[in-house]
Amino acid sequence: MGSLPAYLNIIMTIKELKLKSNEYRKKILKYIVGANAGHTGGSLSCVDILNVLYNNVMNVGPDNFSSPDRDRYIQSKGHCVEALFVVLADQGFFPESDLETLCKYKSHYIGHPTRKIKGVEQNTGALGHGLPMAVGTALAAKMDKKDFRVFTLLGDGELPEGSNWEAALTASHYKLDNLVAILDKNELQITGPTASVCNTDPVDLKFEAFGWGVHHVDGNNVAELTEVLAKLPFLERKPSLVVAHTVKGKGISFMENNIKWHHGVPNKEQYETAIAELDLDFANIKTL
Ligand SMILES: Cc1ncc(C[n+]2csc(CCOP(=O)(O)OP(=O)(O)O)c2C)c(N)n1
Repeated sequence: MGSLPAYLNIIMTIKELKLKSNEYRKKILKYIVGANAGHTGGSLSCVDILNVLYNNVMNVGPDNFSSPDRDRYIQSKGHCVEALFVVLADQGFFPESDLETLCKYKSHYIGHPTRKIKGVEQNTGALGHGLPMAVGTALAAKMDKKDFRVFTLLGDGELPEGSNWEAALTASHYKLDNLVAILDKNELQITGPTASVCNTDPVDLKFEAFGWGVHHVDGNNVAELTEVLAKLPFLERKPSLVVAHTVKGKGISFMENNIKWHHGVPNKEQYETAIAELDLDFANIKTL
């Protein structure tokens, strides 16, 4: 048997995925502290999703990034770029030491994803554009008779943007069963609870009414994510939505569900406490 192409990711066990999430959380905090800027809470809420996507689901890596057949990932909630950068570095898209320049003068590693960085498919950060771009990319795949899939990560706070609903309608009109939207439903956005700023619930019924297949999942549980993402597409000839119920600030007790950490940067003491909590979590996972 010949050797596998390098871009075929190694499938990780649940324990390995849990350890990866722990490692990613430590790095997110490290580089946010180094930059003295960042979207801490939302990066910590979505990192388990990125972990499972890049390590166990998507067919994309540094070696096939210029291939037209690669799977596409578009991070619509672009402000949580720290989670994306840490995962891309781990996948080998660029040296992790690049992240020491995060948000520094003349660095391409700015506070939102930019295509100047290898591994980033689209510039995002102005909310409400990822799903429309993902729809266009998935439609292009159908027109070109290509088998790749398109994944996009949305925030629940960005979902009220009207462009999302136009895109949702279009995706089902064109029967884009190669499109997967994952909603990081952490229930908080920038100024308060998502439901009080602009409520989109019941989001599952709304997307189903728009012609999508929908599944709910605990978005901080790598085992559940792996199981649900193995069922794609959820319905034949329909786009898929994963409603990922997450916790903003997940993994750090004093950050969890606290709006202050939307773009809060930990001070030295808070950073040390957070790392100590993650070290404890690491030790617990090791015993599994
Ligand atoms: C078009 C647009 N309007 C406003 C903002 C400012 N903004 C940045 S983050 C954010 C809240 C986003 O909430 P959510 O999508 O739930 O992100 P998360 O809580 O997961 O970080 C807002 C309104 C923006 N980036 N783009």
